[in-house]
Amino acid sequence: MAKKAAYNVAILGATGAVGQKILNLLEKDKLPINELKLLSSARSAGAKLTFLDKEITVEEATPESFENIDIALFSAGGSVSKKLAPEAIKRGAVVIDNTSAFRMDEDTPLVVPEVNPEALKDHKGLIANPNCSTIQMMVALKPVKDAFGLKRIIVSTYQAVSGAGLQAIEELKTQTKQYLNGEEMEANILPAGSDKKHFPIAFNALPQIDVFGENGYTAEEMKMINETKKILSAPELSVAATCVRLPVVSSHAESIYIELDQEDVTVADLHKVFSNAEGLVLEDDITTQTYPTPLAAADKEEVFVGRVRKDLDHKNGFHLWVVTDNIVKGAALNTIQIAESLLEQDLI
Ligand code: NAP
Ligand code: 3JN
Repeated sequence: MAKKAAYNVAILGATGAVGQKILNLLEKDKLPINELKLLSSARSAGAKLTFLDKEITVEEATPESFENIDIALFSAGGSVSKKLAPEAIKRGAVVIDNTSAFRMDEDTPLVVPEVNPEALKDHKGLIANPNCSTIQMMVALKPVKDAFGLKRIIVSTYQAVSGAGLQAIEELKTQTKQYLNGEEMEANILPAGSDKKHFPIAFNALPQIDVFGENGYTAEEMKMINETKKILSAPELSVAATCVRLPVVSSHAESIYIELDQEDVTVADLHKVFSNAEGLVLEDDITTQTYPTPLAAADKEEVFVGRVRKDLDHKNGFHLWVVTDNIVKGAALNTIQIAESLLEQDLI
């Protein structure tokens, strides 16, 4: 496709948590847009959303919705992507998919623009956006890997309910009111809508995000492990993950333990690397209690890192705390940045 002054863009899942954030971010002039099409299921078709003071009517997504679309931003779930991504690509659109449907396909680049923009060169009309928990860890660890080498990652996540969609945010708010009124809390969504049992998230912590696999890890944990190795082109890297849901609305936090190839690295060396890294903000000063928190990171575009400490036993071991808004950099913003990077590299 020849370079255009402005592009026809479609958002699939426009009424959802991720889709609405994409819409908000596009208002900040992130992409040159000619026409914007908003797509959902039949449930929300006919709803009106505002873009730059103009009302746009949401349409039910069909294969024909993608006629004349240059860039299609998908966030309506994996089964919808599997059905509609081939239809959009067939009609000439480049699809940037926020679901796990194609992330591990050999032919599909899995991209965090600050980390592996070069992977976009091989795209065949489809690019996958990684899982939110993977994205923030990659923004923090890629510059560390480049500077000192990376042998091992052990990560524990503290994830916000917004990662599980708009219904999960409502569930947390309702349960909080029920608890404070002394009523029984009703749980229908978390830890995983499709699983047999549901537990309250309000005033709780759930060590299950998505469903369990046969090896005892959840799908979210396996996404972090497999996606990290693919993005860093490091099949030999040791990665272990434990993913936990907290009663927080926005921003995922991660406690990350790393082992470097080099043994003589100091906290000051890591601070220097983090200070110079793209998309990353260092907030680390214990004398002033400066460290990132989910509330402070909400609605911000950067990934924040703090609590950098050398392990007390392992010479090459370090501990970090990494926080970002999971719906912004963890999903919507990264999707838009992939589109921007495609344009910058003349790949659309
Ligand atoms: P959400 O708030 O529940 O919204 C779901 C959206 O998908 C709504 O717009 C919904 O439209 C639409 N949709 C559902 N079924 C559809 C169908 N059959 N055809 C067309 N549209 C359909 O969920 P969300 O939090 O925005 O997440 C949506 C998806 O994005 C997730 O399933 C996941 O795959 C991906 N995601 C990725 C990350 C990440 O880590 N990068 C994070 C969160 C989500 P209606 O209004 O008509 O129901
Ligand atoms: O739970 C979270 O905090 C992140 C959830 C992401 C998610 C939710 C439903 C389906 C995904 C994802 O992006 O991996 C998917 C999916 O597409 O598999």
